This record gives sequence, structure tokens and C-alpha cells, in this order.
Amino acid sequence: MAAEFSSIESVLDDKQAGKLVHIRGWVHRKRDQKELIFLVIRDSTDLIQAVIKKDSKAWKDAEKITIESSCELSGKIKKEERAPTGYELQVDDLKIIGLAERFPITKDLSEEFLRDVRHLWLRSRKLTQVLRVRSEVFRAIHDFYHKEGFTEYQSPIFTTQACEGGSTLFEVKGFDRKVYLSQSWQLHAEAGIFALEKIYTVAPMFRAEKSRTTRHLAEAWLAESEAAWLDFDGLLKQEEELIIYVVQHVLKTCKKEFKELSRDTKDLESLKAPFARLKYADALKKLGKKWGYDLTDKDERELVAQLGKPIFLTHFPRDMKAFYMKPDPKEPKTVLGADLLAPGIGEISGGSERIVDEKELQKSLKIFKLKEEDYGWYMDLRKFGSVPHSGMGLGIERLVMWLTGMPHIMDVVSFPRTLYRLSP
Ligand code: AMO
Repeated sequence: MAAEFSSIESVLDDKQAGKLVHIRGWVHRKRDQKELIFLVIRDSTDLIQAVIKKDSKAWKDAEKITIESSCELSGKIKKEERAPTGYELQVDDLKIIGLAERFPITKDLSEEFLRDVRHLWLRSRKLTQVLRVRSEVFRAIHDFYHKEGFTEYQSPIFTTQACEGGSTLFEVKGFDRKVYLSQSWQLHAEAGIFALEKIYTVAPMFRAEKSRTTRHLAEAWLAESEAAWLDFDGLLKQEEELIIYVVQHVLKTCKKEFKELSRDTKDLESLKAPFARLKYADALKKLGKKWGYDLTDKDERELVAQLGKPIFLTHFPRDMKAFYMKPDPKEPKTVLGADLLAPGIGEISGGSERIVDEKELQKSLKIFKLKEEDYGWYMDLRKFGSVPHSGMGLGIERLVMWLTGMPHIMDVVSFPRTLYRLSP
């Protein structure tokens, strides 16, 4: 068999018709007839129908080959309207590379079973498309922050402080003192801005979420940014620009993926700044609820549907949010924090202007019943040239859910990790 292989995508072309090509991939489907065997072959780029005639030397192997076997094929390309991707490979030569056992995934299997065999289900057309969109999202986030002059910066994964509340901390066994997996890079990022001013990361975070929902994982990825001299309004503007940049990027680079996922992208195409801004108090009026009410994900989606665009939900009661958020000087019962709510999902990011003043931070730690001695070094940042600063964390899985239209967060990650699922 020839060494020069073409991708399937590249041979689906009128210019290739009549030409001899060599491809390799896996058997996606197989249909036997008396005189013909039809294989649908997939590689990472696309699918093609391959036809093997009874009188060809490939017939014996074609008879033997099973679903998900890997193989190399040579043959001529023919335009064929009836084939799934419009072209057909008329096979002269077929070489089985890895003959597959009976593939356990067939039609109409439960979600639970598909999660048990995730290592095999990863090959599905749906997951392949989603993972490609996800990859473009990562690329766009890096491009955006580099374009804006941010430095990529990493915080440690082992931490001794809670950033987002003690109830979801993952304790790590094996040390003689309590250590946790990071819930967010934020606290150590705040130290970084005094050197680098504008920083970002794309990193995993860990939360021991006990609830079973369609938008929580125990291990998820965040795009996070922190910037010196940036106020709350500046932060929201930057976040808006980031989201629009990512959306434009995937619209350009993932047309094929969206088509295969049947994702109608009209809503993404018409997305523009500014997003809506809604104070918590005004959201309560719309929902007919009282101060202190904690919005559900259903409430969030309802608000977005009402306003017809993403919403920055701002000015939450101080004790409802995190200890580091700066109270609004004009409405000190509330904080300069914002959750970004996306259509069909609800919250996809959280951000805030941070407390800069040492006394204010001490007061906040008390309100949240956190021990000052646990936050000694973090307090230091308020003693040595403190500056106004703001930052945010964007949940990449939730963003990918929105972009791809997937209904469950487990659909947008290769191997989901939750309280109930830690393998394969
Ligand atoms: P927050 O706790 O709001 O903020 O988290 C930021 C974003 O992360 C996503 N998210 C999750 N995604 C999947 N599974 C989870 N269990 C999960 N928990 C949160 C959400 C959320 O909006 N340090 C702050 C950010 C900042 O202010 O800089 C933080 O972590 O999309």
C-alpha cells in the first residue's frame, strides 16, 4: 500500500474525481450485498463511502472487516449523489490494520452506558465535532488575550485557601496538613498583577459539587483573567469583547462542525455588544421574588429569554457572593460583581472588582466567617502598593455548551468527572 495518504476531507472534491487516492481510517458503517460491500470510512476530517466489488482483490478482507476496524484503502474517487458525503471510493485495495472485536456501541443505548464506554464513544461523530469546537474555543481565548497584551500566568493547583467557599473544596490526602485542589487561580493571580499587570490563564479547576445538574462538573476548565487598574465597567467591556471574539472565531472555523451538529447559528451570527446589564434587585422584580432569593438556573435562562441577549447580572447582596468582591460605594449592600448569563445555559462566567483596602478585606473575611490567619499572604497584597483591579472566570464547558447547543455539560468534555463518575 502507498505511503502517501490523503485526508478524507481533501478527496471529497470534484477535482479528485477519477483519480487514484489512498486513505486510512476506521469503519463507521458496513452494509453487505450479494455483489457489493459498502463501507463508510471515517477519519478525523470526514466520512466517505467505499465500495468493494465481488471481483476485486479487496473482497475477502471486506467480508472480514468489522465496525471500528482500522484500515488503509486505495481506489478511484467518483462523484456519487447517493453517498452520504457526495463521493464514493471505488476500492482496489484494502488492508486491515486492526481488526475490531464486536463494537459494543449500537443504536439507542442509554446515556449511562455510553458514559461507561466513554473511551469508545469518544469516536462518535457528535463528540468529535464538539471536541473540535472546544479546541477552537481554547485557541480563540489564547489569541484574544495575547492580542490584548496579557501575559499567560499559572497559579498553583495545590492550595491552602478556599477561593469560592469551603463547601466544594477537594481535600488532597497524603500530606500532614490540609491541602486542597484549586477552585480558581484567582487569589494567586491577584499576586501576579503587581508584576505583570494584565494576566490570564486557561486551567482546570476542581469543585466537590454534590448536586447532580446538567451544568456542574467536579473537574472543569476556566479561562480566567486579572488586570491591574481595571474597574468593574472595564471588566464587563473586556468580557464582552472576549465572548464576541470567541463566537466570531468559531463561526469562521467550525462551519462544518456546526452543520453536522445541526446547530443553527443565527443567534451567534447576530450577537453583538453591548450585552444587557441587569441588577439583582431588578431581576427579582421580573421574577416576583424577594431580596435574598438565590436565582436558580431556570430563573437565569428565563431572564435571558425575556431580554433576548446575554445578560450581566450585577449588584448581588454582599453575603451571597465571594469575600473578595468590592462593595459598590453607591450601594454598599451590594457588590461590584457580575455573572454573565448565556441563552439556554444561564451563568457562564463570574467576575468582579476586587477589594483593595486592607480594612475592608478584614471586614469581609469576618462576614464570611473566614480566618484572617489563613489569608495572611493575600492580605499582604493590600499592604504593598495596592491598586484597583478586577478579574473574572469563564466556565469553558458552559461556553461550549452554548456554542454547540449541547444540553448536558458531560457532552462537551472528553472524560467527564462528577461525584458519580470518575472513570473511565
Ligand atoms: P465562579 O465560582 O463563579 O467564579 O466560577 C466561574 C465560572 O466557572 C463555571 N463553573 C463551573 N463549571 C462547571 N462545573 C462547575 N462545578 C462549575 N463551577 C463554576 C461557571 C462560573 O461562572 N474566582 C471566580 C472568578 C473571578 O471572579 O475571577 C470564580 O471562580 O461558568
